[in-house]
Amino acid sequence: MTLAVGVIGLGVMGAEHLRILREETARVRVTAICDADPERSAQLAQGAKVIADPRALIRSDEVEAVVIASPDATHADLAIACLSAGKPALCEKPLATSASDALRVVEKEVELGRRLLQIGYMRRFDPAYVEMKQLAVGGQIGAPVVLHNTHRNAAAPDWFTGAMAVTNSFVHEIDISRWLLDAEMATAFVHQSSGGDPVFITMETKRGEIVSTEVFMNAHYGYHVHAQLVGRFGTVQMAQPSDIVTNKRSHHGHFWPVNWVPRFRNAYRIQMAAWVQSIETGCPAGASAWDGYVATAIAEQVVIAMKGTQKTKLLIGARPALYA
Ligand code: ISE
Repeated sequence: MTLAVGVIGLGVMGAEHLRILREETARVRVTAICDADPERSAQLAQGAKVIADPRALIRSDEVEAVVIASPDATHADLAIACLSAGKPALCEKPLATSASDALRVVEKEVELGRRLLQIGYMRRFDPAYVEMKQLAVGGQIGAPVVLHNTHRNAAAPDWFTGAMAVTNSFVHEIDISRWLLDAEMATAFVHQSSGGDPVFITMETKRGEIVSTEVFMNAHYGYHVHAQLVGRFGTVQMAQPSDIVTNKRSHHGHFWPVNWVPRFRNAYRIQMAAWVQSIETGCPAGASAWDGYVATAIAEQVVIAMKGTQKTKLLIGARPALYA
């Protein structure tokens, strides 16, 4: 049996998910696609049905599961439409652009009483992060005390507006830090450099670990994500920015990827396979709607904290039993 998947949104991430589904994922077929640009849909159709209305795609009898990769502001309502149709969805991050919208999604899933949503926080599937977590959980560096994150983009994507360095980029560090440390964040403090880029955010977990993150949206030299976990007896950090070393024009070394797609190619592929398997087995994988809500809720509070000089106490609320 193959799973019939519909893909909504065919921009950078949607097109990459489509490619991964077609070229690198077993037991799936793409039966329908949808994008605001009909020409782009036609170019990428390859036999899949082109459906202009995302809600019609979700309702279609030819679609059993949905990948949502449309613009951020559409995620929450489309995720709710998938829940209403009883169809599993892999929804790109962020789950919503406001905490209240993210909570609406959580409430809908709780009302349904079963988990159908996986949120695209793909770093949880990145081999380097996975290995770092295994080492830390295995006690090999002692109790974690500090996590240093670096998140640099060569240039902010052209669709970036306002506080998206936090609501679209930093949300990754909120999620991966909670996951790596298996801890909730308690406070946040923000430093902005002149001009507002980079932004430096320090969070403390409820257990007292410190999480520092530099988010630099226009670092020019390339896409660079790095993490170092400091434990009481040792540290573990990511090594190479790429798997190969090149000799070229008097230069020896690594090349930086232009954006996140090459850097996280394996994570996206493994995430997709895990999503398909979770639908087959009924055992949820990856970030839940609750994790998606927490990332957006913290991001919203960090955006407010950017306007002040105080340490902010983060308020998240109680985790419903569905996500225990
Ligand atoms: C983008 O939307 C992503 O999700 C990337 O992983 C992240 O690194 C980038 O900063 C975001 O804009």
